[in-house]
Amino acid sequence: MARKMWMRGTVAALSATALLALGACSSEQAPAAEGEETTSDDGGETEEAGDELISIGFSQVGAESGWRAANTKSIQDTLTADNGFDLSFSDAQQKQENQIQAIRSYIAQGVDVISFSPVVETGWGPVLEEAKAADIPVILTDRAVDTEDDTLYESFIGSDFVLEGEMAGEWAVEQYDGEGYQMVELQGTTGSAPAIDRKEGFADAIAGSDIEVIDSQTGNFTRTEGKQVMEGFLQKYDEIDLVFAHNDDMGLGAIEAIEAAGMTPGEDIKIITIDAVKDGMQALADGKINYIVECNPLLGPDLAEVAQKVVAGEEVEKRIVVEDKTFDQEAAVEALPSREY
Ligand code: GZL
Repeated sequence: MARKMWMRGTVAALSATALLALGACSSEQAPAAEGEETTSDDGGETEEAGDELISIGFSQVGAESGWRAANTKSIQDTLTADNGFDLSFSDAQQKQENQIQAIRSYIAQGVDVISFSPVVETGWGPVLEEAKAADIPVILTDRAVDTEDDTLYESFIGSDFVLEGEMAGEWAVEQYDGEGYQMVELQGTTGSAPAIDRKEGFADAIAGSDIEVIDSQTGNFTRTEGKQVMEGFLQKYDEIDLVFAHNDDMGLGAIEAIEAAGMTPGEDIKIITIDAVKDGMQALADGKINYIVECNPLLGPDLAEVAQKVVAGEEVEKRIVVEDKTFDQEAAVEALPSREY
C-alpha cells in the first residue's frame, strides 16, 4: 500500500504542478473574457475561463461486482474538479458496443484524455485509431486490450492477472495436492483479460499436481450467474472438492448454491477466489471461502497521476502494475476492520 500512499501524495503535488503549468491556479491569471465560463461535470461548479480543468472521458465496464463498485468509487472520488479534472463517466453495462459508443462521444466532445476498462480484449482497433487520429490520448485501466500497436494507448494501469491465477493455483497445490481433488472453475466474462489470464495462471500452477479440473464455465463475474453455474455443477457431478472462482462475487454465489444443496462451503467444498472485496473477506473470515488473492480496485490515484503527466507532455510508463496481496482466514480477520473496500 506504500505505493498507493506515494501516489496520493504525488497526485496532490502533480495537481498543483499540472494546474500551474496549465495556468489554471495562478492568482495572476488573466481575467476571464466577458461572460466566458466553463462548467465542471461534478455538480455544475462553474470555473472562470483560464481555470482549465483536465477534461477526461471514462467508460466503465459496468456495475457487475463489488470490485467494480469500489473501482468506480476510486475513480469518481479522485477525478474531481478540486483535483483538476472534469470527469465524464459512463457505465457500459458490460457491453462492448456501449463502450465504443461512449469513446466516440468523448472524441466528438474533444476531451483532453480518454480512459476505459475494456470489457473484452479484442475489437478495439478502429475506435482507438479514431482517438489517435483526433490526437486524444487513451489510458487503459484494470483490463488490457489485445493489440500489436501500443501507440494506440499511453499507459495500461492494472494488476497482473496471470500472477493472480498462479498465486491461487500455488496455494491450491500446497494445500490439496495428493488428495486427488476434483475441481470446478467459475470463469469471469468470456474474452476478458482477467478471465483469460487468471485461467492460464491457475492452470500453469496446478499442472503436474493431482488436482483435476472437471468443468469450467463463465459466471460473468456476477453473484447471480456464479450461483446458477454452481447449481448446475452440483447437479451434474457427484463429487466436487474445490471451486476456483475468478472473483469473489461468483464465489459468494457458489456458497449460496452449496448451502442450498445441504453442504458446508469451506469444508465439504473448498473455495478459492480473487478480488478480496469486503463481502469476500467476510466469507473468508467466516471460513466459507478458504483463500483469496487480492485484485486492488483503487486505481483512481494512479489514473489521475498518469492523466496529468500525459496532459503536461511528460513521459509515462507504458505498463503500471498494481501490486496484490493474498489472504488466508487469519489474515482476513486481521485486515477486515481497516479494509478500504
Ligand atoms: C479485475 C476486474 C474484474 C474483477 C471482477 O481487474 O476486471 O472485473 O475481478 C470485476 O470482480 O467484475
